[in-house]
Amino acid sequence: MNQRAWQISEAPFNPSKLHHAETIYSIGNGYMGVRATFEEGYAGELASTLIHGIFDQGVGELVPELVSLPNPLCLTISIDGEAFSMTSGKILGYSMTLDLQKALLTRSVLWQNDKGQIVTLNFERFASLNREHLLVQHISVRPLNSACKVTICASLDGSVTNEGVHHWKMLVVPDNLPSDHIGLHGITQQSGYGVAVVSSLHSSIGGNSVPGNADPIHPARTFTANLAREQQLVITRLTAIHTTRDNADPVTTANRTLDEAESTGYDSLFSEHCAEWKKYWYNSDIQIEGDELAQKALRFTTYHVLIAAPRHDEHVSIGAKTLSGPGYKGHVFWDTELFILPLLSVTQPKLARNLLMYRYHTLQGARNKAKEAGYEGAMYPWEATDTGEETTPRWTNPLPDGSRIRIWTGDNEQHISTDISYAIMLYWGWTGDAEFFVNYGAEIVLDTAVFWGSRAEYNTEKGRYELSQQIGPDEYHENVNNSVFTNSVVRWHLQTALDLLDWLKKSYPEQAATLTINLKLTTDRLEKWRDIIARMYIPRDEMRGVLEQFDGFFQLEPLNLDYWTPKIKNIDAIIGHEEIQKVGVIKQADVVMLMALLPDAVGDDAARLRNWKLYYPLADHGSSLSPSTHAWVAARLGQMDDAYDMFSHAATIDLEDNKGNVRDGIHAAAAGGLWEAAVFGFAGLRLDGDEFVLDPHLPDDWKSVQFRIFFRGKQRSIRLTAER
Ligand code: IFM
Repeated sequence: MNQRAWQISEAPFNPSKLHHAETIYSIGNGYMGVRATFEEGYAGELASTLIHGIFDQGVGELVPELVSLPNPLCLTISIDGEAFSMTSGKILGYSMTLDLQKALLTRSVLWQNDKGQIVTLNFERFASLNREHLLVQHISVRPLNSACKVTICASLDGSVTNEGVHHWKMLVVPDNLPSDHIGLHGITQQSGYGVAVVSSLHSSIGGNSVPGNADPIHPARTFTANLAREQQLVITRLTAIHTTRDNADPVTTANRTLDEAESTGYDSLFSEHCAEWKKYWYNSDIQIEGDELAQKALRFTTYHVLIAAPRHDEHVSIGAKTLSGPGYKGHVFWDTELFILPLLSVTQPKLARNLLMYRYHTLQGARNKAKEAGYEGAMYPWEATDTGEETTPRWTNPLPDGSRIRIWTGDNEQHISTDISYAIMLYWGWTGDAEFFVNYGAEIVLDTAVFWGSRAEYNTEKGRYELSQQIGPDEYHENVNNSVFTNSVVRWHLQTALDLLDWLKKSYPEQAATLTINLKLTTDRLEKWRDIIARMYIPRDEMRGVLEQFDGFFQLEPLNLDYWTPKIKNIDAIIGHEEIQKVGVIKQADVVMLMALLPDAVGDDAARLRNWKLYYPLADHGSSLSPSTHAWVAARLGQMDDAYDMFSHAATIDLEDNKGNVRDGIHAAAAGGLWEAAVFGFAGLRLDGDEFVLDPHLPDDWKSVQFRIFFRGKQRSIRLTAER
């Protein structure tokens, strides 16, 4: 097996890409995410360890965010009194590798200090997949050309903030720690979560342990050893993280987690972690012959989805930047349902179910939002956290001229309620998980349909239903009337709700009766849904046989995107927020998104191709969600050059930082979207009634593609080969 296709590596050290590397080399296990900052710490680094569900608003902040925990990685090393740093002395050798198969981050440095002493340093770390509270580090130091005194100080850094925002009401060294543990216990400012970060440290030379000295005040422990040439000092650090979301006494539980891990030992911890990863990769790996970039990119993106997906918690979900950075404050968007969930529904259904259950547990937040806006039913927040309440900020941060821009997505990007219902139907279609669907999923689909029934506006003059003041996927154009995407998916949603209620009445009459009473699914209400379906307005240009993205889209000024290419920024940042509303340039797949989700809503093949030819050239791909959807649709339409262009674009968003913002975290939707492009697009996998079908359009270089799927509880292996 080609091991390189399982690895991403950096060599030599590139300080100018520090933040990019911190994000893409992140490790995690669905409970925690740990950015790849270095143990010894560097000025300007963006250290962050994030845990699902630990949100806090902080003092004076407008919205909650995921809290950066005390840095559990810190470890300084000095050689005869000279601190090891990759910015001093001489780096004679360096490589950093993330092994995606084993989820192991390693770094090797051959370093010479100013006195000419040369040491080799090896760092390993992994977030245990089978013990989700456990982070493991293993470090070794070996002098090569002289004896030397090595001092290693391992500590916890409680001064970490969320880029300046403090989230701790209290952060102290707990008094119930065994002598070989160091730890911090904090309570978040506004949300009041208790969090314990506790490390145990063991050092040895040739199997003989080296005693450490505790710092009397700080959470730190120091080990000192006089090493002969070629003698190796090893330190194993185990860190346990627990919170009051897990149990009432996180410090005691962290001590227990460490005791269990210590008695298991490093080698066994690593081998059980690898064994667990093997199971996940068995289900989710895609093997491509003939295209190294695609192979590596798909493993890289799948890895990042898998390390972000909660394994044992159905009250949390994956934020737009996973647990790998501060972007979007850890908030959950439609990215999860339409871009990440398909991969999980088809290859890891248990993980998919957890994420859908999060939406069930936060239904109350959606009901509150609908009520506050004067509607019925459930309207999901555009951005959500642990509570399920709307948490989209209402204003941007001040711009250079001091002004701020109103953010309307929290008010008007309402299609998210249908996106969630779509994800439920997709999960149900692939898994056939009736227990979930009947007890939880159906209620979401129906109550969000209730919302739309109350939201749709009847235009008496024109005798049709409309939706005004919407934001479709193309967020360059805000508060538009009759977004084709939104109106079309709402029509689908209401029809789906009616069909599902009929099915429930036949198959689960008691559940149907309960939902009918609880959600007030009266005959009048259902009749209104039918009327909306029949008379929902979908803007189109009949002459040209194409959809009009929203009312007035065809009257917008044309903008020659080629003039601005290659762009250093998104087009809205170049021409400004006011101007972008006036031009016919699209931020991301919108009508094209509709073609991906509901191809029949756009028409037959010829109609889809006409719409593709109209809308593809207008897309700026200002959102990372855009290229993968374009690749998926282009492949379905047999537009293979465009499909591969878009696929390559999506594949490199994080690996090559082609948007320049990977510092803020992995683009989770682009990661899941790459799988969609490969499997739904190139392999052409889709549901067709009670079957699944494949309609492959493979890129020129792909000799074969191979993957596994779950369909209605059974795993199937698929291998497609190119006929060339
Ligand atoms: O959800 C997306 C949106 O579609 C485009 N802007 C970024 C959001 C978070 O990824």
